[in-house]
Amino acid sequence: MTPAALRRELDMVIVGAGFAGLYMLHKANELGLRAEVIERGDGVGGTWYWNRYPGARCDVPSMEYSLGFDHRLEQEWEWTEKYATQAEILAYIEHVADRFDLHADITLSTTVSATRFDESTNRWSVTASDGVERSCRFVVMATGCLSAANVPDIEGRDAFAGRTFHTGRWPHEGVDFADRRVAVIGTGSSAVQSIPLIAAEAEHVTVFQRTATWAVPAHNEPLEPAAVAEIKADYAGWRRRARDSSSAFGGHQPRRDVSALDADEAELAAQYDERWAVGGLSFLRAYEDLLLDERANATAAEYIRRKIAEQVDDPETAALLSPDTIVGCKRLCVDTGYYATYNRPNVRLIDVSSDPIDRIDEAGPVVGGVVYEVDDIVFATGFDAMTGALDRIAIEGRGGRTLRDVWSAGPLTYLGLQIAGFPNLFTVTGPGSPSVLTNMIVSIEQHVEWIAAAVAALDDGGLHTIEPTDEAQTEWVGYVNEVANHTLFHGCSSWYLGANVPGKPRVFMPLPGFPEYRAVCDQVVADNYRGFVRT
Ligand code: FAD
Ligand code: N01
Repeated sequence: MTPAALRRELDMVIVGAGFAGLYMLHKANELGLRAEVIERGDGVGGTWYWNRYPGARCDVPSMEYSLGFDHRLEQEWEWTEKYATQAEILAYIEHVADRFDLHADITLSTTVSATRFDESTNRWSVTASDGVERSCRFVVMATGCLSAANVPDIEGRDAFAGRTFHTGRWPHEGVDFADRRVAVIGTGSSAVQSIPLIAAEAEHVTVFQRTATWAVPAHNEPLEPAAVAEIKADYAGWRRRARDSSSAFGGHQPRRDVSALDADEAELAAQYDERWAVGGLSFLRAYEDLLLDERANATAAEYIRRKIAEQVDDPETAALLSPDTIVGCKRLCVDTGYYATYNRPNVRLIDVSSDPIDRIDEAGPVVGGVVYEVDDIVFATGFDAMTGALDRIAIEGRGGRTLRDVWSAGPLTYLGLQIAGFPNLFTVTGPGSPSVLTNMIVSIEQHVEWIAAAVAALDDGGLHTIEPTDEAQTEWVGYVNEVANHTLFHGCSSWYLGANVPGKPRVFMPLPGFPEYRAVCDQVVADNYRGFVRT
């Protein structure tokens, strides 16, 4: 029998204290629920607590990469740069936790290892590293889509004599790279942001590139007070335009409903020049078919390759840095000095596309029999995305079925919010929702508000459980695949497809198109929770 001090009866357990967990707690408090957030980290912030590598910033403009649910919050907070630093975003999240008085219901430094549904009581039990057995009606997995670090299992990894780091688990005290020879493995967004700063400090940097990445300039800059005032004068309008745009931001620079295939060379160059000069992810909105038609996409690819050649002095390095893949098929990177860094005498690029890193020995990575001697290795190797954090928890639903088994061939959800057989368990920005294809704060708010409304509706109706039917879930998964099949997202080995983690099933996990998705979620509710069983 567990002693009383180690038992806790709650309405809702929320796993994770990033944007999603904190906003869910706030909504639960508004509903008068007894809710508790459990977070592995020693502080709140999620992504912005863990990813403290040099250069870490958002790539959605700060004024939009922020919570929109509270008018006073968005008016009082002052972002200082177009793209906020990790430190500034973390300070913002801490401010949110203070402002909405959330700390009392957050348990830090505690990992949830298991949760199990008891069909006789309709309650979940939650097992966590603090030894407290929590029992609750609802579990909300706010565990993050990019929170489970992926450190490749390269032979000999642990034999390395120097220091190793993963960008997503960066030491809080920072890392001094002065006089060090550093290997960076990976060339995704984290690498693109960190390599220029590491190279400016270290004696030498060797970058190991398996797939060249596409990057557009950030053109980061301080925010002008007048521009901020203009947005704040119509913040509601900005938020609305963001919600109405397919990736939930940049409504002021919407996608042009024009095909790249109808534009001649001069028009293409002018349009891409204009987007390049502004910088940022809206480059891909220059034409409506850039992610739908390979020939349209090739026009953007050709343009960026030209830009890479202009920035990188050595033609061989420029060629190596020039991808031959579809632009945007993997998440587009946003660059501040990335390409120019390869002009530094202390930076070398090693192509490991056909000849992979064989192993890591005491002195450093070994490729094709050559040992690259380094003092430090930075794994900028990304995450077991979207399902990784959930897979690390033993989740047991009806009939003792585990989520790991149910998802063994790829994630199955209804609306990315719930899973058949797992009543009252919700996922925030789960697979099958727009999630990582959007400004995630907008997606998080939409999910949290949907979940809060679903819980309130249960209570108002004197009901106990909500879960999707198998039929609704199967139909939804089919729909998500169908939508994705109309895009170019299948054309590369991205983490959207789980392709970065050996053995992970290859299934395109997010759903393109935020406004359409949001409309479906609203309609499901209007149809009295169509596709769900409520008891
Ligand atoms: P997270 O912030 O990942 O929080 C999840 C939390 O759950 C973590 O703190 C984790 O420790 C905790 N957790 C997980 N499992 C357990 C467990 N078993 N027990 C206890 N705690 C657990 N998105 C954008 O839209 N725009 C951007 O510009 C952008 N920039 C990014 C930059 C980086 C470097 C990264 C890695 C991601 C970026 N993202 C961006 C995506 C980002 O993850 C989301 O925007 C958002 O911060 C996710 O919030 P969240 O609360 O859903 O998850
Ligand atoms: O991770 P990634 P990330 N040997 O998976 C390589 C968000 N984010 O942390 O492409 C050699 O993109 C791998 O190679 P390949 C954003 O959503 C945003 O950079 O698989 N290389 C790839 O180059 C982003 O998409 C920002 O062939 C290996 C790299 O490691 C997501 O988080 C900043 C390897 C991993 O790239 C993840 O980004 C940071 C191996 N064994 C993150 N294994 C912003 O700018 C992996 N790689 C806002």
